[in-house]
Amino acid sequence: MTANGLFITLEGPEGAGKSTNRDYLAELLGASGREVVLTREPGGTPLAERIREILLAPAAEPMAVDTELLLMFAARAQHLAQVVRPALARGALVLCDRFVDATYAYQGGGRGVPVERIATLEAFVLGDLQPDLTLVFDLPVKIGLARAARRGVLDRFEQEQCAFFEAVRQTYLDRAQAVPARYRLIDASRSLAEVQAELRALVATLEPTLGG
Ligand code: Z5A
Repeated sequence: MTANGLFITLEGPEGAGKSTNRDYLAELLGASGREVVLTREPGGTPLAERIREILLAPAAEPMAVDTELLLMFAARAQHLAQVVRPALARGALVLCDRFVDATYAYQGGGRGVPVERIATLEAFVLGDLQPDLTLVFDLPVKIGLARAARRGVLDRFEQEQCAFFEAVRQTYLDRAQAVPARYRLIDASRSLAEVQAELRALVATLEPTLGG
């Protein structure tokens, strides 16, 4: 466990069900009696949410790839300092919708930023903090985009082409395969009921470590 708390991140391409299932997991984990903190990246604090707005809003001026990368890590530094590290130190269960794996997937896989550059910033901003568990909600790009499109207006990332999202998805799959102890790959193309049955089984395996 991270400090006294437990740090769980939810990852995956667009429309994979991260937000829906983060809320569902919070309900399940809340039954343990432990404090549960729900948060997200980019964002999670008022200042980091302002950075998120800059990152997601379509704009006439193209955002340089390094600007995007540094803004992701700037938001993350604020979020870690204000929310994640204090919550873990209190012994909370932190459920975070996207974290550093998203940077490897979107800025690395999607935009082509060299992995070494991301790793350098990761070491600088995270130190030795890593999630205890990362759930990767995986599904074919077209299904995810169709789900996300139902929401209407597309943000700056959602306006990318299919090849971008295929690279994002493949990066998540490669990372999950490289470190199986930290990642749990979840087939998110199934019905929500099936996905949530898997989450219930997963939480049952965590219960001995959760206390009450
Ligand atoms: N980004 C980045 O580039 N680098 C970084 O380091 C970080 C982020 C941290 C904002 O993230 C953007 O920031 C993101 C990557 C980039 N790119 N984009 N776009 P975000 O998490 O806020 O945005 P998102 O990925 O677009 O989230 P999302 O589309 O809302 O997806 P989701 O949270 O995975 O899905 P959802 O909202 O839970 O579900 C979407 C719909 O599908 C909804 O109607 C659900 O009811 C439905 N759903 C969910 N599960 C199912 C199943 N199993 N069956 C059927 N329907 C379902």
